[in-house]
Amino acid sequence: MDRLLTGLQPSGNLTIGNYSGGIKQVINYQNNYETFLFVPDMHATTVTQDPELLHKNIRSAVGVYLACGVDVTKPNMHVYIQSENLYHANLSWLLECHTYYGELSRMHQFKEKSKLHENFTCGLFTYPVLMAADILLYDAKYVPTGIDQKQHVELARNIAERFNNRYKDDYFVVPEPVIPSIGAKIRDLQDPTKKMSKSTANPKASVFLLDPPNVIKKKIMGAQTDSEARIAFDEENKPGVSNLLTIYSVFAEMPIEAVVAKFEGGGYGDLKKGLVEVLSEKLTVIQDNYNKIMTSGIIDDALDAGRDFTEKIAKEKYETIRKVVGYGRI
Ligand code: AQP
Repeated sequence: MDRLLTGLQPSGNLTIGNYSGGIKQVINYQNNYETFLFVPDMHATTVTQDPELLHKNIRSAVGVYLACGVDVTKPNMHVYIQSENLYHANLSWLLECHTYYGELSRMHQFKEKSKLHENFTCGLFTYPVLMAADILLYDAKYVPTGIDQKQHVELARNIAERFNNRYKDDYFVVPEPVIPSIGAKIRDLQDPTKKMSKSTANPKASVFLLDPPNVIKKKIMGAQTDSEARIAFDEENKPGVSNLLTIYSVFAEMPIEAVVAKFEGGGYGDLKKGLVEVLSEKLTVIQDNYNKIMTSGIIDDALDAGRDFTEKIAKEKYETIRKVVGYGRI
């Protein structure tokens, strides 16, 4: 079985955007690949985190993965926490020494996020190399992701190819991003030129997977649209309306054309009400599952098994790679 790998930073509560770009794809592919789904807690600390809250968000993220349908009873599903496996950081350093400053300076996410902080950390700059290590440690061939992380997977490809060429063997599998055709960039509800994010400053901008129906209703009914009063899918000229259609398509599992046909000729209010219904129904099921999962022992059992399994693979890979570059004794 080929390997597929992805992770979602526990830097806040997971959003419907994280579901669309990350979790939904894992669920769709989990029967076909050996799946590595991790909690990148080290990535979350590229910006300041409250330690207590970070612990809570890590557990909650795993609860959400499982509540959405990630099946940890499958022998090919491995769920684990990044920081519990020391080889991620070790390989990251080694790969940093094979990555150029100029490459990291070109990363869009770094350019955007560094603007938000007067004093940003070195971790924010080198984060994509840690992400490359996360992927390359496990020889993952496929990396499901939203559009925002595509550039980082491309960097991981470049690092893998450079390493293989420099040391003249196929030491790393060169990974490929897997981007959904619909829902690769769910947009901010208040500013649809931006993507929806979990760490947004505006509480009305993002729908979180654990939002109760009354909150979902308020956020969707207050979402920005336009003054045209015409339902059409046109991401460039009608980003707000197209975003609502996209979210509907992702959660109702309907092609975008069918969603447009369903609401065409009606007002934006009808589309918003329809979306509130679909989202509330889907998220209520996830939340019921989540509440049961959080009080069971399943999370720790899954994480212990995931840690033990992935650590063996990571150790073997790291031991090979460190010798290739000349670290330690012969
Ligand atoms: N708006 C989005 N639409 C579609 N996919 C998205 N993803 C994130 N936002 C959207 C995808 O979710 C996965 C996990 O992302 P992440 O949590 O590791 O980091 P991120 O991309 O930085 O996500 P956020 O929500 O914006 O987090 P913060 O606010 O902490 O920066 C990835 O596959 C990502 O593409």
